[in-house]
Amino acid sequence: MKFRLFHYWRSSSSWRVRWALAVKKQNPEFIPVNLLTDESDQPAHLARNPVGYVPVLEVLRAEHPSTFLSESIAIIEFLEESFPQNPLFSGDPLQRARIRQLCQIINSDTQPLHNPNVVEKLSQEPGQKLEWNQFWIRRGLSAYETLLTSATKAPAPVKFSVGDTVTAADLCLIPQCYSAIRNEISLSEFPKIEQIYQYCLTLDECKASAPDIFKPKP
Ligand SMILES: N[C@@H](CCC(=O)N[C@@H](CS)C(=O)NCC(=O)O)C(=O)O
Repeated sequence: MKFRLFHYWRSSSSWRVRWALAVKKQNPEFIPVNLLTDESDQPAHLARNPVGYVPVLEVLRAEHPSTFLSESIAIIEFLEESFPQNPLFSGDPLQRARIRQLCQIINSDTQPLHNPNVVEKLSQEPGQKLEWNQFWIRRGLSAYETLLTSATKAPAPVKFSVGDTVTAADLCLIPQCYSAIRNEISLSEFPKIEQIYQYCLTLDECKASAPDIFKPKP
């Protein structure tokens, strides 16, 4: 099985999947889709994902037509089931449910509310857009921080959202932190999240999948 990933360098949902592919030791072909020129809304991309978003994973299997998968969490779950090593949903059922809960706080309750196409409908005024984005990002990260606080007893710095290894929750959290910083929010407002962010940025797979690695060269 081989993969092509249609993505945008600065898209947080794309970073989640790039990072998952790196954890699972897969080496896809990366195909950029430029969100600044609305390439994701052009017929070629809508044929891959009718909702017009990145990321999209093209799954290439011998003697099968290509399959296009969208929705980053569905893609991560597919990779998890296909390549169980280095599990991203680890632990007992309750821990795995916590991982999914944290993923959805980012994926459903935070990121969609400041997706550029949503915010464009709200306002053309930069100050108003920033205020809107900050409101929803703070709301999501505050909830996430509260859940971390209740789950963590140790005084040591927190490295991961759940358990002792990187999980899908971290794959959602760290790119969301990157979006928070782009929206002029200081992570010092969320001390445990900030610790996880700082620690995960030292991990090889996180670094290798980070936006700056995929930033188009001028
Ligand atoms: N729930 C989707 C969200 C995908 C999404 O929102 N992608 C954004 C970039 S992070 C996008 O393609 N936006 C296009 C636009 O705003 O026009 C997922 O997890 O894959």
